[in-house]
Formats: sequence, C-alpha cells, structure tokens
Amino acid sequence: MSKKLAILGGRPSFKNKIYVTRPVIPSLKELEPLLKDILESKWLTNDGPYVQQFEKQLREFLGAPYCSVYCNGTLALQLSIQALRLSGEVITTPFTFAATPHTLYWNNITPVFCDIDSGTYNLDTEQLESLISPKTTGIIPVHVFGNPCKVEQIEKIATYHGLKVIYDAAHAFGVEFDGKPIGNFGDASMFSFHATKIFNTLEGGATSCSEPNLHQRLRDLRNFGIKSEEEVVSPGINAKMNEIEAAFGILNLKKVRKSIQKRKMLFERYHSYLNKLPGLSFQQIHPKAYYNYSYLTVEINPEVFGLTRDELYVCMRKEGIMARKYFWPLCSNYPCYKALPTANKNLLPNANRLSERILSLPLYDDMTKKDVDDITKVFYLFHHNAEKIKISIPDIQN
Ligand code: T4K
Repeated sequence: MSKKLAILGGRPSFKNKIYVTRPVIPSLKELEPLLKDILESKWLTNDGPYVQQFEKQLREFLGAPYCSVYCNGTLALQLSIQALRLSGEVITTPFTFAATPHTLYWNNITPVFCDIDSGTYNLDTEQLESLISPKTTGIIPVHVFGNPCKVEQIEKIATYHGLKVIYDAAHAFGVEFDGKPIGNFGDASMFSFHATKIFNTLEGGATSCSEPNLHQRLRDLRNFGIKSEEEVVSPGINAKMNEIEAAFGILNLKKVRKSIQKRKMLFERYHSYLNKLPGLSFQQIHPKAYYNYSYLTVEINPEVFGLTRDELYVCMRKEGIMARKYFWPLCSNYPCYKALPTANKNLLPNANRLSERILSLPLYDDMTKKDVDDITKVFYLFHHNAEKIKISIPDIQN
C-alpha cells in the first residue's frame, strides 16, 4: 500500500477512467445476422417480428402473465399511470431517479413523498399509511438498486385503502422475491432497459402485469391508441420499441444470468474488503430476495470514516474512479418539487441523510477482480490519509 494518492500529488490509479457502469453488448458476429435481416426486410418498427419475439421471450424470463416493451422505462411508467387512471395524489419515494416523480408531474398528479427506511433505502411502510388522503389514488414504490420493497406490507395497505400500486422496478430486472419474479407484484411493474442497466436494449423499457384489460390498454396507449387502420381507441402516444433495440434485447437476454453471477462475485469481493473499514455501511438486501447485484452502493459516515461523501467523491475522481452520487440531489429538493408540503426536509430525514452520504461505485461485467482490489485499496488509503486530504481540499463541504 505504498501508493501516493492522486489527490496528494500521486499518479491516478486508473489511467483510463473506470466508470460506474458499462453496458453489456452483443458481439458484432452475434448482431450481424439479425441486423442484416432487419435491414433486408425494411421492417424497422411498429410491432415488428423482433419486437414480438422479444416480448415473448421477456414474458418467459419475467415469469409474468403479460408483458409489453417500450422505447424507454420512463414512458412505460408514464403509460402505466395513465392506464390505471391514477389522479390526484400518488405516494412515492424521493430517493429515486428523476423519472419517477416526473412521470407523475406529466400526468398532472401531485407526488407525495414518503421517507425511506434507512437500512433498505426503500419506502418506509410505517410512514406510508399516514400519507394517504382522500385525494390519494396510488403508490409508486421503487425497488431501489434492485432491492425488493416490503411488497407484502404495501399490498396490505393498498388493498385496505383501495389504492393502485405500480412498482418502479427500473433497477430490478432478474430479481425475485420469495421465489416469485419481481414483476408479479402490485397492479403493474416497470423495468428500464437503458444502456446503464443490468440488461439493456440500448434504450428501452417494459411493463408486466397480470390483468388482460390493463395489458391491452397499455398496448393501445404505446401506439397512439391505434387499434386498427380505422380505429383509434384512446389518446395514446408514441412509446414503441424499434426492431434494432428488440434484436439487441434478444441477444442480451441470453447473457443476463451469467452477468448476475459475475456481478455477485465482484459485489462480494467489494464487501469483504470495505466491510473492514470503519464508517462505511451497505444497503440491507431483503432476506427473501434473489438479488441482481445491479448497483454497488456505500454509505459514508463522515465522522467515523474521516472524510465526507463529497470529499471522497473528489478523491476518487482524481484516481480516475468515476463513482456517482445516486441519488443526489434528492427528488424532493428539486426546484420543481421542493415547495410541496411533503418535500419538507424535516419530514424526510432518512432520505436526506442518505442522499448526502451515498456513493455508487463501479460495478459491471467487464470489471476484473483487480479493478475491485485497486478501488478498495485506495479506500483504505483515503481513510488513513483523511487528515492530510482534508487540508488539501478545505473548501469541500458536505
Ligand atoms: N426509474 C428509476 C428508478 C431509474 O433509475 C430510471 C433510470 C428510470 C425510472 C427511467 O428509465 P429510462 O427512461 O432511463 O429507461 C442514468 C440513466 O440515464 C437512467 O436510465 C438511470 N435510471 C439512471 C439511474 O442513470 P445518468 O445521467 O447517470 O447516465 P450517464 O449518461 O451519466 O451514464 C452513467 C455512466 O454509464 C457513464 O458515466 C458511463 C456509462 N455509460 C452510459 C451510457 C449512456 C456507458 O458506458 N454507455 C452509455 O451509453 O442516468
């Protein structure tokens, strides 16, 4: 451990930056015949044969009765809200990506922010019920970083109060809860297949549900409500996946299970080293989960570790480690939401604290054990050199 840290004038650990994630991609050899077929057929979009094949395979993979694909996860969520006719107020978490509350805004719905559990980072089901008002029509819990929410408690609350539940499962592809694939909970679930996700179709997304009418409404909505050349049944939008994205999906789907195994190995290696350092803690994955290891997050207690999250972030960047502050800023602190009554920081202490303390570290298929070792090694050095580092970056506050 003789390395001089980059923040103290040494050379960066990674000459080529190491990103928080990198997409899984099919080889050119795998892609070429499918691309050729698509180009020759000149059938590029509008529910073509590759989209149909991909949806069939996805339904099997997700183990859900119905499944539809979209051009991205955001529109999949937005249309689920429409299809279930949510209105008024919908309860959700502030500790999520911008897309979650923004889809409510785009549906003219007021987001009601509920604090999170400080261990699992998911909706605090104890607080959830107290936020239900006569205007509440639904709940959008997020399986944050792929960790399943307390689905049983949420179902109980929703059933009693007559509320719809749409899970934002953007991070939870391949996850199971108590032996059941994650897309089988609530009224519907949304998945994201963005390039940064464990499974990607370049851009893309999907919904799963068990109710045939809901499934049909979703399919109509994603194609302008067009049922046939002579029939438009609803005010839909263009949310279709194209054929090249679907071909990408067909090829990448074969790689998901292996990808989860590789990530598990890297994730456990990170944990075995970082667990030994004081002031670091980790998301508590639900004990009934089959987890997908989609993100590697670490929560930093600045008093114990010696550096704040923001100081660590700067140190890591200097080393070429492109860690990310998912999710900072917190959605409830965005200018568009901060005036909402439930966005008050005092009502969301766990979410605000976590947002100031969390870092997502690089985790993806192509990473090596050595990458993990090099990243964790500098973590030790950051901790042991905290005082010197603080002097060199006095202007960074947390
Ligand atoms: N709900 C939740 C809870 C979500 O997290 C998301 C998306 C959604 C809903 C909406 O789903 P989509 O509509 O996106 O399908 C990224 C993604 O854009 C976003 O999809 C994702 N969540 C969010 C957590 O992360 P950024 O702004 O962090 O991405 P960016 O461009 O900074 O990329 C991060 C790193 O990934 C880069 O530093 C390098 C690597 N990368 C990225 C891209 C785009 C690549 O290696 N190749 C690439 O093509 O938002």
